[in-house]
Amino acid sequence: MEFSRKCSLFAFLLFFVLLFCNNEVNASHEVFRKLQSLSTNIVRNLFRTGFHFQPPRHWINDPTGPMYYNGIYHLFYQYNPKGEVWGNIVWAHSVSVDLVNWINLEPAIYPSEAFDKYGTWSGSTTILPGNKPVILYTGIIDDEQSQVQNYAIPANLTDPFLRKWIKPDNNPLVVADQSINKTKFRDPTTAWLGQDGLWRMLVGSLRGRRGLALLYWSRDFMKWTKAKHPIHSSADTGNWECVDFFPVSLEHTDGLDTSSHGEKVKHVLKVSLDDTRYDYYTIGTYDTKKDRYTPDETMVDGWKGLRLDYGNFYASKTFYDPSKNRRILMGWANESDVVPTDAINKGWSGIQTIPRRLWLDPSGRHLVQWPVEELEHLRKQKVEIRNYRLNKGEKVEVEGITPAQADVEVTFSFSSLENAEEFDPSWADLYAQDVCGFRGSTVQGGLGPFGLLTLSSENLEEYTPVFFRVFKTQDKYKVLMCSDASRSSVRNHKKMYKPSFAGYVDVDLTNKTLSLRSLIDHSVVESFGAGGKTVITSRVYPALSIYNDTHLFAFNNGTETVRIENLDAWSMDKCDR
Ligand code: DQQ
Repeated sequence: MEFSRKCSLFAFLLFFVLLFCNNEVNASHEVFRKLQSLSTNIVRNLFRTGFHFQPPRHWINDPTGPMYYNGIYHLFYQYNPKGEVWGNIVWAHSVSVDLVNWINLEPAIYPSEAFDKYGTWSGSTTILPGNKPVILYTGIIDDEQSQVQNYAIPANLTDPFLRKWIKPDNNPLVVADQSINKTKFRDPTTAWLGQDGLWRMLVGSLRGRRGLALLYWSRDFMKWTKAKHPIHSSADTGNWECVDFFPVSLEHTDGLDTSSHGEKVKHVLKVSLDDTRYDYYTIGTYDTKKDRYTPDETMVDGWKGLRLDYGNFYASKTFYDPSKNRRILMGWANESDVVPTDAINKGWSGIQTIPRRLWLDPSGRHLVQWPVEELEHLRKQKVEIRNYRLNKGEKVEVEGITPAQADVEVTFSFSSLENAEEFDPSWADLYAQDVCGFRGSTVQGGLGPFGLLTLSSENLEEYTPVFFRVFKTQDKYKVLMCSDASRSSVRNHKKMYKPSFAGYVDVDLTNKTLSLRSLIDHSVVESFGAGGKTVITSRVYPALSIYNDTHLFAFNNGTETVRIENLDAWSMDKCDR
């Protein structure tokens, strides 16, 4: 069979594997009844992260309603207080002054009333005039998982941590009308105020196979009316969860309040696709008169669109931080060891990614993300490599830090693009992940593969490479970034998900450099390509490369020599949480 046909067959098979086999525990709202009370309460440290957010034990999923209020950051998240698999979901609550160290509080919202007795699912926060925060969340009202939209308010605004939240009696605020599938009607967005004085919020839904962002209006935040049409919808995308809709500036990288609008403002619509379990976004124009959002012509409005993160990343949410004029993104990095017993054996499941600042790239074609600057306070011991040549097949070890818990920034340079390998036109229809699957870190290329071998054992029995390959396509170059978990663990666990995650990087190669930053934290590698133009998070479970037996290398497997211009690596301290 010719190579391109093999690739198509491979892609086809991969599609079905992803669709039907991945994430048994993560992918649905199935309640694993028998597993809910099996909690051992023993938390195993192996694979627990050092500087990512995770609670002391048990299951977590979506970050819900992150906000900044009177000097404190609040993170709410979906949490099972009784077990390590999804179920019994409450809004757990942690607070922070720096988005890095956290204090765990009692859950803010938990099922108790007729309007949320069967579950308190995701939602958002909005700060109302008079500096009054309000939570909008989805309540589950029966065993069929029928959904309504509720609100909650702080019991005491003078408590700096806003520990206690009240669910007023006039809930639910919004119920599904006849036209709506009431089991696919959830995750209200942060509301925004139009110039006409009306509040707007979106609720994710589905009609047939068409994903929808339903629009609701309100003058007083209490009485909501459904608009005649969704703000946007897209054919064949399946159910939309955790919709996020926010403005970004065309002029600067500062964040904007959710109600901002104007000529120099674009809008971003992010949807979490239930079928694929990835977060996709488009950049476009919000017509405030017609209350319609239209993605720019260059955008792909579906499964092949831009992703906030091409790896283990789902149900993300942004918020505007007025204290530093920035928009912050947080996402759930779900596990890849997907059988329930894995989670039960660990005593926990799920982490949140490092909060990232996010803005519009000057090209207007995509967003850019970068870990919040506060993370740098956890940097300890530092090592550097300067001006180091990596010929074909060479690697260099980064020694003198803790490679299992580290922050690494590296810039590679090369003197020519001549040797970039040809991009087979038949690959254009594949996902980047498929291309990484057969053009991995060990397949010799022209310019690349080069990058980092993270969480590596001494003799490379296992490692998670994060790397670039540069391809030639007609008159252009195409940069592939991979974070490949396929060799991440010698553990031969049939159900472990070891994907070769990848995305393309929209980067100008005129100055012949490519940069990479990886946050390595025991069972997670969170990487930012070309200053954050493409981001990939991999969850991995090494068997040999753990704690002090972990190594970190920079490598080059391309025929073209590359140079490490600068490599700075730090051991990372633990955060409080
Ligand atoms: N998780 C929540 C839902 C949301 C889904 C339930 C996304 O509200 O749609 O835990 O992961």
